[in-house]
Amino acid sequence: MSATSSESFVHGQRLMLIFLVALCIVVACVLSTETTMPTQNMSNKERAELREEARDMFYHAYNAYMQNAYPADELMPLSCKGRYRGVTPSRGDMDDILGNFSMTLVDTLDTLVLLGDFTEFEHAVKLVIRDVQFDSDIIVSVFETNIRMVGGLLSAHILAEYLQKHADTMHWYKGELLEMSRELGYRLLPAFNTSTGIPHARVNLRLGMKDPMLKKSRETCTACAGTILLEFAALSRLTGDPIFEVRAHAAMDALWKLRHRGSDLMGTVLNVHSGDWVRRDSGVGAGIDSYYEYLFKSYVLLGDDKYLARFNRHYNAVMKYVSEGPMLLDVLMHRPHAKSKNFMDSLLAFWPGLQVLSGDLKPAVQTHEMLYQVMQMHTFIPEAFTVDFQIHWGQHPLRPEFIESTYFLYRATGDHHYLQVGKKALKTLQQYAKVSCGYAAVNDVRTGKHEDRMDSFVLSETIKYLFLLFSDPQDLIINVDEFVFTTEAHLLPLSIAQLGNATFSFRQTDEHNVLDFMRTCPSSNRLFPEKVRKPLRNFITGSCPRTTAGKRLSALDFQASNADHLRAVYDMGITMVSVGDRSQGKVRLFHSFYNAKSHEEGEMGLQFMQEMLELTKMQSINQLAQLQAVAYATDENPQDWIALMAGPSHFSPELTGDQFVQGDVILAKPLRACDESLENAEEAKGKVLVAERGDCTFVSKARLAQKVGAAALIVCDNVPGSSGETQPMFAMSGDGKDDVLIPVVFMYSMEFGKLSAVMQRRKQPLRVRVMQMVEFKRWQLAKEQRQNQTASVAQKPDKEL
Ligand code: DMJ
Repeated sequence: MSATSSESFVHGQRLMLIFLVALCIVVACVLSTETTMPTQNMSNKERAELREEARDMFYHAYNAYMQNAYPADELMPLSCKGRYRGVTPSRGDMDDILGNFSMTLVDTLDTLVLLGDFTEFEHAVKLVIRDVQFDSDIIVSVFETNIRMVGGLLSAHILAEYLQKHADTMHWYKGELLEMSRELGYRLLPAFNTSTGIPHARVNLRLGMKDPMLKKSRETCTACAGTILLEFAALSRLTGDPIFEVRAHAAMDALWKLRHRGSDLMGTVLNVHSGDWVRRDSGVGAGIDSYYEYLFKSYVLLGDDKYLARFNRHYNAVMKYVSEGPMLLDVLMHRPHAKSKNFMDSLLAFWPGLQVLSGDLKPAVQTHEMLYQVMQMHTFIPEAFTVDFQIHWGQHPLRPEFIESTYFLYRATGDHHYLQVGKKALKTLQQYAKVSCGYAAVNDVRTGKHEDRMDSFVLSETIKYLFLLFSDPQDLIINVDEFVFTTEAHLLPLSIAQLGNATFSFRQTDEHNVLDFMRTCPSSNRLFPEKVRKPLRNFITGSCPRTTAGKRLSALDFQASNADHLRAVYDMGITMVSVGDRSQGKVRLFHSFYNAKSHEEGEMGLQFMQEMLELTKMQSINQLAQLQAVAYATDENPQDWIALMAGPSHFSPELTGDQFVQGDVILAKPLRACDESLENAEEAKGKVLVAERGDCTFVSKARLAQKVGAAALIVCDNVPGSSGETQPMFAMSGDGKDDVLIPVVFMYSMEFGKLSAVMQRRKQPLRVRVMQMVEFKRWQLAKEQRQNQTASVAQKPDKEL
């Protein structure tokens, strides 16, 4: 038999049997004992050193941006130059953040004040006033422009006036930044002209909604529409022009009306004209996160009770349906008992911080602890991870949310554990993200590969929260307790509520009852976070005592990140050896009676190993049921087929039983398939199209493939060296719509490499079948049986003779 990939699957099974005999097992896990270390107090000296290290980090990134990228919106830290909209090759929708308005500098202004660097702040404000302009024919995201630009300008304006008063400086400043934010606010306003009052997701800075590209605009996310009020209220109160606040309140009111009346939950994507939900998934992460944050913070900033009542109603619903112990799992807003995803996204890491602000400390400690485990397991928190902490999407753009929550938890509890967590996060950034020209996002936490991207929030939030965590109130020039942090960590003073209050007071239209204002939270005085955290350290499998305590550690409960478990396993005579690339976190277990602490523990070790083997087998059976196959006939014999493993998708029809789709394979041009159409659209008709992962969502590639008439789509991974043999297969997620009618499967790089090699070898196009792997196996087995039968029939006459 030649070394083919279908065989490599079988080979994998066979290897497992060999492991059985040899009693060695491969288990996906990461060795880490740090979670069980008791919290060490951090000395003032160390804390001050970390604060200074955070300051150095800031200047390393800021100077890299100013010297190599300004006036661009962002620094590209690998190529060490600026990212300009319309000049730098487009990354698709992601680039809607950019408006060629020096976003990183504007987003960073208030951090300079927090750092006490008034000279650089003054210089930077002058640059912004001199260089930044908004009259560009560019479509931008309303949400991002508001939180980063409007918020950045407003906060800098407020701080400039503060410095004039308290630091006797910047006397030349006459409110220019406020004028700029007002101008930008006006440029965003056309987006609010919808029948619901809920703003469009995007607007053209110069043309408003008159840009022909925006003609079909109708979908937005809940967070996109619901994260306006803080900035717009501040804008109105500071300029005296009510329009901004009026529009933002109206958007919030309209969103509130769209909640599901039964569950009180919100969906993630909606139609701004009809108010219909497009995606009914409801969680606290991507697409919805800062809507909840702005409800609560609007109450804090503006003192309007209705926002507290609304927040509480949603909060109770989230805690009832979405929260699952420390995890937060999306449900369907109209069927809240049904989980709609089995993974969480890293954006939800802001939630414990919000819980702290709202006074619900215990679940905040729990969720934070869960996230910390994920971080320790994968170095950074990946963009999405499954309930068993496997990576669903390995990217990490140096997001702030986890550090933000760590900061708020430290402020609320004074527990030095949070300083230690912050230290770990800081050192990790230094070790794995720092490059000579700034800090680079991580493309995949498994490989640690960098991406040429440093988002503006790295300076405005990630490093700012680190600096704040390690600073004492007396180290800071302003009293941060007198400010609300916007979702982009810009500072808006609580005193804003006193400005023009009468002009902007709104009728109480919602019917709230006293219950909406009551939520019992555990008192922080009685709460000892360590006690809450401890039982959670192994919460996936429960807490397991050591074998010496009488009970044997079962393979089901075993966690390689738990030091007690590691010790127990060691006592049972089991040694663990890392295999392959450490980043993949694989260890092999060997058992020997000689190494066991006692004969009894040696016996336990044997049982443990047997259980582990059963588990491994079960896992592969489950995986097999979901696995898809891309099969083709071998070069040598057209009757001899082999199959490469592939993952399914949530948004395309499932091929069941003996169903398959057959066609010649063709590569999309361009390979990422993110554009409106394909250069080889004609050729792709009826074929099995291949597109590479990246630049746009899986489902948009699928829609394009369907549009050009492809029979099926294979999305191949963009992470070199990835393989289904070494990492768990996953199912691609969609956006809740079921308009994709062709099968779509995912292939890791190694498997696709094999397919691509065959394609290149063949003179004729390569014909493949996309089908279920189980079905392929069944089909092969049946074929082998038939062949055996034919062989025995063919032999029969001879025997009779
Ligand atoms: C920031 O721009 C804001 O914190 C926003 O609310 C969410 N996304 C990024 C950081 O991850």
